[in-house]
Amino acid sequence: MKKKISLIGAGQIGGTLAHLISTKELADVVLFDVAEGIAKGKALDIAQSTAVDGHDVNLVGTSNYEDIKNSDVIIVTAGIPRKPGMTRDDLLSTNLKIIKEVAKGIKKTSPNAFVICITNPLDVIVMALQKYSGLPANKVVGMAGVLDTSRFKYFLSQELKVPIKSINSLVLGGHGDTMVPMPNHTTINDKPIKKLVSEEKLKLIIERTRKGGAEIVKFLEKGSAFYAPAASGVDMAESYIKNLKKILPCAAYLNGEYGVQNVYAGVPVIIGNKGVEKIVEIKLNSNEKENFINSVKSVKDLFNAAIKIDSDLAN
Ligand code: TXD
Repeated sequence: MKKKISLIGAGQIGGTLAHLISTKELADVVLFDVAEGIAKGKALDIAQSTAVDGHDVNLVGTSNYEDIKNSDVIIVTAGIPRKPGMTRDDLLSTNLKIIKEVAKGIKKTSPNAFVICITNPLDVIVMALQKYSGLPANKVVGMAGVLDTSRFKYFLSQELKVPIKSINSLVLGGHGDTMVPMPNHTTINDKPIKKLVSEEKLKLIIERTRKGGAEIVKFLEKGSAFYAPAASGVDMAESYIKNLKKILPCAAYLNGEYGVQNVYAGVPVIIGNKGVEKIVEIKLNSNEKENFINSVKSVKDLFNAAIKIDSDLAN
C-alpha cells in the first residue's frame, strides 16, 4: 500500500521536499499551504515532472486539512524564514502561532503520523508542536542535526579533498550557535579527524558549521537554505517509511537521557517504523558534556520565552 506524506508548508523547503519524495517514489504527496495557489501550483508542476522519468507518485496541493487525513508522515515547514541579520530565535512568536494551528490540524486528521518538524527556531517549535498536538513524543521529532552534520561533513570533505561518503560524524545539541559538533566522534575512512586536521582548522570548520545557515541567508538575501534541509528531512522520513533504523542526529524528546529531563535536544536516535525507537547515548568528554548542557540550557531558556507568549505551553 502506497504511503502518504503530507507537507505542511509548500514554500522553498516544502516544494523541494515534494520534488525529492517524488523522484525517490517514497510516497504519495499532499502539499498543504495556507497559500493554496502555491501548494496547487507546485504539486501540479512536480506531478507533470513525473512523466519525464515515469515516477509513480500522486501529488495533491491543498489548503484543506481534510486532505492530509491518515498521513503516514507529516513534515512541517510552515512558518517564516530568517532575513539577513535575524536570528532563528527572532522567528519565535510568529512561528509559534502558526505551529499551534498546524498542530490542531494534525491532531484532528492524522494522530498516528510520524511528524518531522523543520520550522525554526527548531528545538522550541518541535517541542511546542508535540505539546500542542498531544502526539506521543516518540512520534514528533525535529530536523536539524542531520543538516548541521551534513554541513560539517561537507566542509571537512572540502578541506581534506576526500569523498563525503568517507566521513562519519554527528552534531549534537540545539540547532543554532550553541550546536555541538563532535570532532571526537568524527572519522575519515575510520581515522580520527584530529589526526588529519589541525586544531586551528578544525575550530574554523566548526565555527562555519555553526553559522552555516546565516552564511546562506546572507547570499540569498530573501529566504534561507532549502535544498540541504529538504534532503535532511527526506532522509529521516525514509528511515521511518522503510524501517531502516538509521542512527540520525535529531531533535528528540529527552526524559532522563544524557541527564536531561523534559526537553527536546539534538541527540543521535534510531528512526524505524515506530518513530524514534531509541535515544543513543554516546560517551561525552567533559568539554562535550559542558557544550551539550549549554546547548540544552539555551533551548530551555527560549522555551520559557515561548511560555510567556502562550501559557498553554506551561502544561
Ligand atoms: O534545519 C532547520 N530546521 C532549518 C529550518 C533549516 C532551514 C530553514 N528552516 C526553517 O524552515 C525556516 O526558518 C522556516 O521557519 C521554515 C520554512 O522555511 P522555508 O524556506 O520553506 O520558508 P518559506 O519558503 O517562506 O515557506 C514557508 C511556507 C510558506 O509557503 C507559507 O505560505 C507557509 O509556510 N505558511 C503556512 N502553511 C500552513 N499553515 C500556516 N498557518 C502557514 N503560515 C505560513
